Parts: sequence; structure tokens; C-alpha cells
Amino acid sequence: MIPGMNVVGEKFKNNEFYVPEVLIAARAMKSAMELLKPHLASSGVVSKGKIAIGTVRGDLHDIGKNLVGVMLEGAGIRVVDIGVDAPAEKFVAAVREHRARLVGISSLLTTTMENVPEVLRALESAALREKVRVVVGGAPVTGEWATEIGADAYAPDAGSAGQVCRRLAEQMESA
Ligand code: B1M
Repeated sequence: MIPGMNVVGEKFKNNEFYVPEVLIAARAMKSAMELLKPHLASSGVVSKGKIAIGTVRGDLHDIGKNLVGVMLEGAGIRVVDIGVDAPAEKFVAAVREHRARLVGISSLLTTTMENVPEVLRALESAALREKVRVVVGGAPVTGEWATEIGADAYAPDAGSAGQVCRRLAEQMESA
């Protein structure tokens, strides 16, 4: 489904597809994910902590984030999904309320990437930065940029997000 969505993205960029067609593709992908979710998440692994995950302020893309959430559940991470267009304060509130030790931030637009450091600053101001590990991802995000803004980890796709978060959770457990 992901290569299919890339074709949609390419056609959208070239003005061969318009927003309604992209929305149709997004709806098809969401429906298919609902069918796949129980199979992807039912690996029976031992629970390894909780993540507060959301799409950053200004950004409405949630298919990748949702897929990451499914794979995290499969990796034994409990997922608190704070949705799309999430302001920094919402991440902070979710960490506090659910005692999440991991924070996942998704950004799909070059214009919303610049809102990701806000979340790190808000966690710092709330004296929570030391207590959590922050993972970032999304199409325009790179590992280099993640290091530059002071995130703890970057995952390029949903499968590696599961592995990265499990590793971080285990490191925190043994610290
Ligand atoms: Co948007 N859009 N879109 N769009 N859209 C892109 C991202 C774009 C690349 C299309 C293009 O021009 N080729 C382009 C961004 C360009 C840029 O910034 N450089 C773009 C644009 C411009 C826009 C609008 C501005 C268009 C407009 O209105 N003029 C607008 C912005 C709205 C907003 O957010 N404020 C917009 C709107 C939309 C729709 C609402 C129509 C729809 C989203 C529906 C939805 O999500 N519910 C949409 C879609 C579907 C896309 C494309 C076609 C597909 C995105 C997708 O779902 N991919 C996309 C083009 C593309 O990506 N090829 C495009 C499938 C998904 C599984 O992959 O999200 O990359 P992805 O997630 C991956 C990884 O990135 C990673 O793992 C996932 C799974 O492997 N990952 C993480 C993601 N989050 C992670 C978090 C992690 C770790 C890994 O840790 C926490």
C-alpha cells in the first residue's frame, strides 16, 4: 500500500491528481489498515512501556503515524494517540496524564517540521525532558536533523519505529 501511496503523492505533485483523489486513496488505506491492525499487533510480546504519539502542530497527515502506532503495539509498546495538529502542550499533557516514557512526533510537511522542536522545548519547560525519550519521523525527517534538534532517536518507517522504541524502553528500564 505504501508504494501505491507514493504514486498518489507523485501524481498529486504533478497536478495529475487533486486533493479529493488523495483523500480517496487515504480513505482506502485507512480501511485496509483497520483490517490489518489485529494481525500486525497480535504478536504476544511482553509490554515495554508507553508512548504518547501525535502529528505535530499544523499537520493533518495521520496514516504514517497510525501505522507506526500499530507496529509499536506489535512491539509491546502501549500507545496513547493524541491525534493530528497536536500542539506542544498536548504532548506534555499526555506524558503527564499517562506517565508515558516515550514521545513520538510525526511530521509530513517541510513546513511543519519546524514545529517539532517546540515539543522538545515544552517538555524541557515542564521539567519532563530528562524523564522521556523522544522519537521523530515522517517523510521529510532525517536522522541528521533529529540529532540537530536534540531528539533521542529517528525512525524512517513503521517497522524500525517499533524496534527503536523497544530498544529505548529497554535502555530506560535498565538505567
Ligand atoms: Co499531503 N502532502 N498535503 N495530504 N500527502 C504529502 C506529504 C506531499 C509529499 C505530497 C506531494 O506534494 N508530493 C506534500 C508535502 C510536500 C512537502 O512538505 N515537502 C503534501 C502536501 C503539500 C499537502 C498539502 C499542503 C496539500 C494542499 O492542501 N495544498 C496538505 C497539507 C494539510 C496539512 O497537513 N495541514 C495535504 C493534505 C493531504 C491530505 C489531507 C489530502 C492527505 C492526508 C490524509 C491523512 O493522512 N489522513 C494527504 C496525503 C495522503 C499525502 C500523501 C499522498 C501520502 C501520505 C501518506 O499517507 N503516505 C503524501 C505524498 C507521499 O508521502 N508520497 C503527501 C503513506 C504513509 C504510510 O507514509 O506518512 O510517510 P508516511 O509514513 C511513513 C514514514 O514517513 C514513517 O513511517 C511511516 C510508515 O512507514 N513515519 C514515522 C511517519 N511518522 C512517523 C513517526 C515516527 C517514525 C516514523 O516516530 C514517531
